[in-house]
Amino acid sequence: MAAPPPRVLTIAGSDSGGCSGVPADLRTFAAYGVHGLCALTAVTAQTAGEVRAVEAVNTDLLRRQLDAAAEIGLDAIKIGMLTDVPTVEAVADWLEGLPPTPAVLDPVFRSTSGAALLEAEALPFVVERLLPRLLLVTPNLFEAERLSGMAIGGPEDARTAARRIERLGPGVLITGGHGYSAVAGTADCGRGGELTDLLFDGNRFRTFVHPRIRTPWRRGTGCTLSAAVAAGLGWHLPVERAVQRAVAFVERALRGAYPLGRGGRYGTLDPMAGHRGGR
Ligand code: PXL
Repeated sequence: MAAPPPRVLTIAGSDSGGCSGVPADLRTFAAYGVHGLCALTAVTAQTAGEVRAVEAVNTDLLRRQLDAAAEIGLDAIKIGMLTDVPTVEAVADWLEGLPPTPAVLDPVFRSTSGAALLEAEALPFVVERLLPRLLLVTPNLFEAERLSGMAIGGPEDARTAARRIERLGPGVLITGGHGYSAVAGTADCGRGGELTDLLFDGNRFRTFVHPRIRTPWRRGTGCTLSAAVAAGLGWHLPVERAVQRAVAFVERALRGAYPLGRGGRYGTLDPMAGHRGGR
């Protein structure tokens, strides 16, 4: 009898186009060799470029998915799209009753195309009810500005924001993919095509500098990164190692990105890059 691999749960929305959310997370888990479980928070209808419909899964059904996953047993958890206040509360209540399990939140507020994935009223509930129970949160610059309540115009601001977010409970990985900064209005953070991700665990800062992969086919990047960190934690890697591996994993997935749909304008990174039989 084979020993079971680590069991890693994603609590997130389905993306019917298969680029982000649960489909991206499950591909990432497969590539990491962990057993992926999923609890759907929402169902969406999407092409690779556009979110056309979003509907939250009712909290009773969400709770039943979460309880069933807990009964199977979990080594790590990734949390993505949370939609609204009842969903945030359902997940927070469930986490409270769970034996301590490392959990990573990708605090998605909007899709790349601008669709709201978390109602504005739900943000304080994420901060008060969810963040204290997490090991790590993985905001991009825009999301880090929302969580910290400050504009991030450069590396020093990013450190200040990371300290503020860490004070809310979890370690924080601020990803540099969107450049400084939507809100502060300053230019790209990439020195000569490099990007910096910033990790703060409450004790020390660590930066991960990597090349910016210039592809328009980037849907699912944030989802894949946080799922990869959760999968690494499922393998009992320390946070810093799990992040280091996840950053390299996303880089490879972006190098394997492909177009989906007419014209090649939109597409997705490929968490299975290098793992696909028959390619
Ligand atoms: O990339 C954030 C995200 C997460 N989850 C779902 C999504 C998206 C973006 O569109 O659709 C389900």
